Amino acid sequence: MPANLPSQYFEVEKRYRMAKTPEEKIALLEEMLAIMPKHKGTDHLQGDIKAKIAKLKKEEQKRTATGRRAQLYHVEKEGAAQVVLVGPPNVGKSQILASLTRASPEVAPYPFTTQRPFPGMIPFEDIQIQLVDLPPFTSDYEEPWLFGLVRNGDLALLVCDLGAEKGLSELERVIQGFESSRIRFGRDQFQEEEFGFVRKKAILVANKCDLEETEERLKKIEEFCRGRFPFTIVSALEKRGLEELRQLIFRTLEIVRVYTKVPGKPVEKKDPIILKKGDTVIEAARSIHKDFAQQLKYARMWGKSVFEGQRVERDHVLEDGDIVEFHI
Ligand SMILES: Nc1nc2c(ncn2[C@@H]2O[C@H](COP(=O)(O)OP(=O)(O)OP(=O)(O)O)[C@@H](O)[C@H]2O)c(=O)[nH]1
Ligand SMILES: [Mg+2]
Repeated sequence: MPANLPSQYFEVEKRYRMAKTPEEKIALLEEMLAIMPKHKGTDHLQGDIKAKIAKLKKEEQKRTATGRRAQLYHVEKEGAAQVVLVGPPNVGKSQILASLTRASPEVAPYPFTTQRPFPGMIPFEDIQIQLVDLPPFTSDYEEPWLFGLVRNGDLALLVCDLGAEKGLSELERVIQGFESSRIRFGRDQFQEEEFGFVRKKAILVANKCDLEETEERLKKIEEFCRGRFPFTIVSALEKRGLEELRQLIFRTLEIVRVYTKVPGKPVEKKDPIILKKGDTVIEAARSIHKDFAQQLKYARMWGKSVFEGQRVERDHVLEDGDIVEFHI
């Protein structure tokens, strides 16, 4: 039976084909459905359109749900760098956050206590470093947003339980689980990097050293870390080894703090510009303002590697603690 569709239908159908947003598409499909004469000859077409509407609505729903989730699980970077806590359940990640910062996350003697990222700030000399507690990782339980947070961070603290016989092997499984998300930790001199993998700076933190620790376990950890990432031993609960951990975090991040000086004025060593290792005078200028970088002629510097007020060019590599005076 012929469908005998009115010309109005074809006009709307044309607009539907040009529509860009799902909302627009849904509205136009509904209009097409309303215009369409209802008889045997249009049964098929009606079914088609209804299926298209259902599919679009479902996609819509999924998208907004993901959007809401993404907001809930997103942690805005603050301070000089973002460090994330990674590890199996119950190893003391939240206790580490509680001991290093003023944040008060939930700490409990059972696994899967932490459900959402929880940030805090570590004060370090004249800067603040953000530390983000994460829910535990298990190899068979994958949350894409969780991997996203780790990928986005500047450094991962890989936490293992020194008090447990299987402490290291559990952490190894977690690290292995990151392979599927193409994230690897630390360095590897022997392995050539495959395409699409990211390398994250990492420190292994062996926690709960107040519990009976065997030499054997520490030796295994040392072997596991050798040539890949540094490791340190702490008791988050008894606040042991935390100063070393703070220092190690700062060193591993390779943060370069640069202080600016106004010509003719004394140096005020505060509010440093935060740069990465290898950054130059031009990057320092750019972090103030991009026009500033363009107009920059040269700089004068005070620091370890130069003599007082030495003139340096735009591509001079800066070191932690350098003082720069820009000339434009
Ligand atoms: N003895 C000892 N116990 C610790 C230490 N750090 C944490 N704990 C205990 O270990 C348990 C788990 O600590 P959490 O900080 O909640 O562990 P978590 O890794 O955040 O656990 P999830 O959120 O489930 O992944 C708690 O009972 C803590 O009191 C430590 O240094 N020594
Ligand atoms: Mg926790």
